[in-house]
Amino acid sequence: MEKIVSQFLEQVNSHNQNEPEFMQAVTEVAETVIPFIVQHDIYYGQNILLRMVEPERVISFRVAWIDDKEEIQVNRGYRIEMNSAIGPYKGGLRFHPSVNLSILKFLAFEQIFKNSLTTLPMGGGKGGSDFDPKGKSDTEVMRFCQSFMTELFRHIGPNRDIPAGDIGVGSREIGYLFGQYKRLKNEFTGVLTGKGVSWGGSLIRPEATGYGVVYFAKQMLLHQNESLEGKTIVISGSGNVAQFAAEKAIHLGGKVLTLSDSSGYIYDPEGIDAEKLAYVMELKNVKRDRIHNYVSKYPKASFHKGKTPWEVPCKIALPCATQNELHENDAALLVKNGCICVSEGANMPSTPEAIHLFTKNKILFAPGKASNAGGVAVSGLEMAQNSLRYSWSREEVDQRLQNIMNDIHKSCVKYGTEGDHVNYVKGANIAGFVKIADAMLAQGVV
Ligand code: NDP
Ligand code: 2IT
Repeated sequence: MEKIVSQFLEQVNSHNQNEPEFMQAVTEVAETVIPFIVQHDIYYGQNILLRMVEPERVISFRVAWIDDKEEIQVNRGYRIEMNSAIGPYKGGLRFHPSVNLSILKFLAFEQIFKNSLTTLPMGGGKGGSDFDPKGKSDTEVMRFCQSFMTELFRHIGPNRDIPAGDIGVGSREIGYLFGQYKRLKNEFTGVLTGKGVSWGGSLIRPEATGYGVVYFAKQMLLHQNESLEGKTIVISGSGNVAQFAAEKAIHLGGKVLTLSDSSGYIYDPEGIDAEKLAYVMELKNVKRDRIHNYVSKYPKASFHKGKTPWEVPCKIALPCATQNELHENDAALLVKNGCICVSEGANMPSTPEAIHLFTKNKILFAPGKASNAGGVAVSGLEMAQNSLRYSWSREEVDQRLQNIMNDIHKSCVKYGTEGDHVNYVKGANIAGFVKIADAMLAQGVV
């Protein structure tokens, strides 16, 4: 089996050199899915995984724009249309200076499985730019978004490809992108998700990823007769996902000790409560400031410059910042300090070595493609509401989100149970794979 997997990976690597993040994502899937394929005659010999790692289409384009000093800036824009077997391409846009083909391809690849797990009819895609929104004025961000959409609009559409937010793309950017799309097409359609509620957005979409991460952790704990109540929780990041993971964790009785950004983490030994979290939201979303300022407002907390929060003893860890932010030594520290559950809010935040350590120590570990699927799930619900020209209440969307997260948990248990333990990585990969593979087989060699 190891030989079949390594031959497959060598073949993929030879076509995708210098794409380490993409290969990391493919390797994790290949290691769990190939043994399943080999045992199932309908999938074996069809080269399904080989077809899935090849994007259906990769679009790369120039984004020129004029900054506030009237200097011309040039960035690179991308859209990876990875797989449309079960629905139109769906996935976020990331604006961050680190964005490159490898990162977007890993995200688009994971997105296929994640979207399949939601049970909603969405294929997989991802896009973005190496544009850095940090330190840019509102008008610079608007000009960039308008230029970006001036090329992207011809490739997307409500039945073709529906982008949304990711790192560096929140409600402000979605607004500017939507405005430009509408102007170019002269059409008011649900071409993007994460829209404002007054112009076609869904209630609970901003909260959905973070809430979903905690709902998934709750299900994993419940499966072991455990609960979140009274548990200490360490969270990385302080953006969209981290904020609402913290909100739901507090709501369910957890004690949130940390938040972070790329400069370091804050540790509040008394716990971040709802009032303190409201201050963080104002700091990050309105003032667009740094997390270390938390300490000026709440002096009992401390700021740990250049460090990640995994050194803080906790029962539950929620990595909600970025890929490969939790390494083997961090995992070892978490295990040593008594952590029992890791639910990934970010995409691929734990390195393969860290995951191996979690699995070896039977930590409840949920890979992002399962535990952070709540965001794209509510994007799918936003698309449904747009098609119906109707909007559902907060309670209705939240209930649907909880049902979807519970069903994803059940799928992982179905395909990932190994003796008395659930391997959520294996469960998520196989459950996600089956639906896409069946659709690809039905649609012939395309
Ligand atoms: P935001 O832009 O709102 O926040 C990102 C947070 O992560 C910030 O605190 C940022 O700090 C930190 N961060 C980003 N890059 C790095 C880095 N290289 N090192 C350390 N910290 C970093 O993004 P989101 O909260 O939306 O996204 C966070 C993660 O969740 C990403 O992995 C994303 O792919 C994933 N995700 C997002 C979904 C969504 O709906 N938004 C859905 C599913 C997954 P700083 O300000 O210093 O850069
Ligand atoms: O990684 C993700 O799932 C997202 N950034 C959300 C994608 C979406 O289309 O809502």
